[in-house]
Amino acid sequence: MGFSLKICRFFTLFILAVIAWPASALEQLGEAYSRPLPPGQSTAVAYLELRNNGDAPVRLVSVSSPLARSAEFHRHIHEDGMMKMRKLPGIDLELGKILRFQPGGYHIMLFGVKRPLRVGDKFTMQIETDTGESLDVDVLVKAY
Ligand SMILES: [Cu+2]
Repeated sequence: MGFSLKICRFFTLFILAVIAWPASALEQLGEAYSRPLPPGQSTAVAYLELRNNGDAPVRLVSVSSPLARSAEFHRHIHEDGMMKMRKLPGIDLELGKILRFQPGGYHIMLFGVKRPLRVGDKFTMQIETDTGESLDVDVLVKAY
C-alpha cells in the first residue's frame, strides 16, 4: 500500500512535470547588460548568456531592439594576429549547451541607437530562433 502510493505519487509528479515543461527552449541565465553610450554615438553592444533547454538543437536567427535601427550577432576572432569581428547570420546552440555573449567573443551589436545610454538605463531586445520562438530580454546598462 505504502509502496504503491509512493510509486503513484512519483508518476503523478512526473506527469505534472511533463505538462508544466516550458515550451520555450531558450533560457536566459543571469543578467543581460550593455555599456554606457555617450551622446552622439549610436553603436552599442549587449551581452548575455543563453542555454538551450529544449529537446533539440536550435539556431538563433535574428535579434532586434526597439532602441536600435538594427541589431546583429557578432563574434570576435583572431586573424593574422589581429582581433576582428564578424557578423554571423545565425548561431547554432546545441541541446543543453550554454552560449555566452561576452567581451572578446560572441556579442550583439546594436546599430542606430536612438538615445544615449546611462548607467542604470534599461532596454529590451528580442531574440528569435529558427523554430519561431521569440525570447524577450531585458538589458541593463552597467558601468565599465
Ligand atoms: Cu561586433
